[in-house]
Amino acid sequence: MKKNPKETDYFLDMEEEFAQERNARYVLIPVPYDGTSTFVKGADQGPRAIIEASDSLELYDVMYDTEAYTAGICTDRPLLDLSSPEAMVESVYQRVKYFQELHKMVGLLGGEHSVSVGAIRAMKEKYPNLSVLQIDAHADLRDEYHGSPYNHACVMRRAQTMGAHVVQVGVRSVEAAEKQHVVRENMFYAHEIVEKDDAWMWQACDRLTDEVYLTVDLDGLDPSVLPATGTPLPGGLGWYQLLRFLELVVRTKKVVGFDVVELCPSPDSVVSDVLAATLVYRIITLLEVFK
Ligand SMILES: [Mn+2]
Repeated sequence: MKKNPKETDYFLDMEEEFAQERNARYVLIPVPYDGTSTFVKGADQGPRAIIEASDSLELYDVMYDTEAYTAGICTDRPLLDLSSPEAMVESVYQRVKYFQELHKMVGLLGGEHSVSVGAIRAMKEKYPNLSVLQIDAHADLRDEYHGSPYNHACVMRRAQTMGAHVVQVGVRSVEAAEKQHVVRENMFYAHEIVEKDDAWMWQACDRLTDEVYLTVDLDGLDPSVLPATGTPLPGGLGWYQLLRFLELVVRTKKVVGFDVVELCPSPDSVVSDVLAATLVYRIITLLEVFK
């Protein structure tokens, strides 16, 4: 029996037993945080919009002929200790650690990109040789921005200073001072990969260690595909291009956690919300199919 979409407070329109924590292989942690964004505000509405849009998805996946939800997908209560960037990072870190100990596969629903920092810290502790694979329009390599090292423009610099291998895909905006932190062979600029064949995908995978944390800033996609994001830029990845790349990553690496961030829902259109929800379910489907 399907539940009434109007009453939904968890991901996907599925029977409740599949959303219960004890049954679930996957846990989605909503982090409705938008404390440091600087252009279009509203990423704090992202988790709610993803969960609402997920009600419109079919549970069956036509590409992989499977129903991944039967592995169980628990939607955690939204993280609410968001009083400062430091408090938010710490509460994400603690929550991810908690679910790691229960052997759950964790995905974050952002929120702006700084929500990834606490998850990356927890993953790096568990997997010392961790790579962070970032899909993004922006390098996010600033040491600090607007006075904070936890600004969303600094996420990948934080990952680097933790000692993670950072591989960046789809980037088309770098500030001159950030450039010193770009590791050229780990950077796959949009102009080098979009409208090209898929050879770069293998090269990007070759730059990753075995254990990978996947962070998808939705602005890595082209704004014609995903318009509702806080700092859109032209010239991003296509939908099927991203899916082919993610399949290759999941097939060849061990993805240990993920996030989907920077959805900034628009009152005029649910297209981007549905894309984000579809992407979250597709990542879970890939993890199930290639586990
Ligand atoms: Mn970003």
